[in-house]
Amino acid sequence: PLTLKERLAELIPSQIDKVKQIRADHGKKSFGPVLVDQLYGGMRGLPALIWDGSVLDAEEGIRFRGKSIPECQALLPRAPGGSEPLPEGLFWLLLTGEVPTQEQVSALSRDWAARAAIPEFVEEILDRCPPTLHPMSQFSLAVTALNHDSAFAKAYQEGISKKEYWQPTFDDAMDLIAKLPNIAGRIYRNVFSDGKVPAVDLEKDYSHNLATLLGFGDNEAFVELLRLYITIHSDHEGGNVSAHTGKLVGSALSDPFLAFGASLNGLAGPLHGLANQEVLIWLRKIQSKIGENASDDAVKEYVWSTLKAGQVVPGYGHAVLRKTDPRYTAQREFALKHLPDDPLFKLVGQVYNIVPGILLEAGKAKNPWPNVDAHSGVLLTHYGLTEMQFYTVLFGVSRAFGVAAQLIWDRALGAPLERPKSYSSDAIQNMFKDK
Ligand code: NMX
Ligand code: MLT
Repeated sequence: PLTLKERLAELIPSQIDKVKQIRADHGKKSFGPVLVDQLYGGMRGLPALIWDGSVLDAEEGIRFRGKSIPECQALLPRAPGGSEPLPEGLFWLLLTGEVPTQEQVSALSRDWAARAAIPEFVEEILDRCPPTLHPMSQFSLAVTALNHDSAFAKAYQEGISKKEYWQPTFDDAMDLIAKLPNIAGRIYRNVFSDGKVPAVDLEKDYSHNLATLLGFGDNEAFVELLRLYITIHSDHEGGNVSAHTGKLVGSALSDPFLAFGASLNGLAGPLHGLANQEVLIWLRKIQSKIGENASDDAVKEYVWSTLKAGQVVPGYGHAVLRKTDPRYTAQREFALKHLPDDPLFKLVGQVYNIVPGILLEAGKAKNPWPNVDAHSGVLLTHYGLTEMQFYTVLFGVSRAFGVAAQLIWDRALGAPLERPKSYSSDAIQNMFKDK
């Protein structure tokens, strides 16, 4: 069977032709007006990017190459005896639009395990970080430092032709994904335990190795959770902060390590990926303030006090979604299957029954429903990964799949430098002064 790189090489020419044709047929057609509010309003809804890997529908949620999360769970290859999809398969799907065979997925697992080692100087950088440096900052430092061995940066210096850019980008993307478990494992062990990181097993899948490096490899349910977790956090169309940052930085022909390092810095913000940490902190505060098994009225009062203090309810709301995030639902289903009686899961469910009504009553949030981050922490906590400062690192491991896939296609399709136009407020006033 073909390797992923061979299959991509087959697919790229027809995709280049397709884009040429779309531009020839429709290049001068308009999507409609740009509103001044969109310039001031974080570009919400502004059509500005192309990415085929996944598309987000406000009501229905994410589809990876047209496939919903339940469809991916049903169609993508699984580990022997497992019931969740292997993220290896999701990566193949993101890149090619095709569901891989079991054999192709196993080949990816082996390839990533073989590439997993990180350079000694990167280990030293991590070992020298104070444990008080946030795990996301450590993560970004280490990923940025991997640029030392970038195949793309080297090939560019040697004068590679534009037509070939995608090939070293692919090699870097594979290295990037493959090395993340060792980086994440080292950060986790340095900050929260004895700093000793075991070796990856060349015969195990990606999630199994990640679990082992974190110290949870013996727990098959946790490994299954990671398979689901990495699959569903991988990509959320092109406009979210981490995906868009990776694309933007990559458009300057910064290599995938530099581009994804920048993505991680965006993911580390509390309105984006750090929300999974914030949710757990918030839930723990509820428990310590009003106790376990709190009444609905006590939880309601706590939610109102959060809003009245001028804070957001973490894990709720979304810039695009207008319904419960299907990634939340997938995690809720996992919890109902594996940990239905967990007290923190019960609190998460209670909060789900209460928060949307309050956000609607408060009248500001356009979407009162939970997003992915409202549910991930409780699952990790259940299996003993209780250190919430680490949660966004796991989101980052997963998001590398989407950003890497996008970088490969951007280089294959010759995506140009991103450079939108900015305006001053005076210019806006002058533009409309007689209208
Ligand atoms: N709690 C309180 N207020 C909220 C919330 C919330 N969960 N969500 C939105 N609002 C407020 C928002 O702060 C804004 O207030 P103001 O007018 O004073 O600036 C108002 O409602 C309108 O915001 P929206 O247009 O509904 O939301 P926007 O698209 O600007 O932002 C988020 C989307 C996700 C940033 C926002 O919903 C939020 O801050 N949620 C909590 C943090 C969170 O869960 N982030 C994770 C998102 C998923 N991810 O992983 O990245
Ligand atoms: C994401 O997964 O990137 C978040 O849900 C945020 C977004 O889509 O804007």
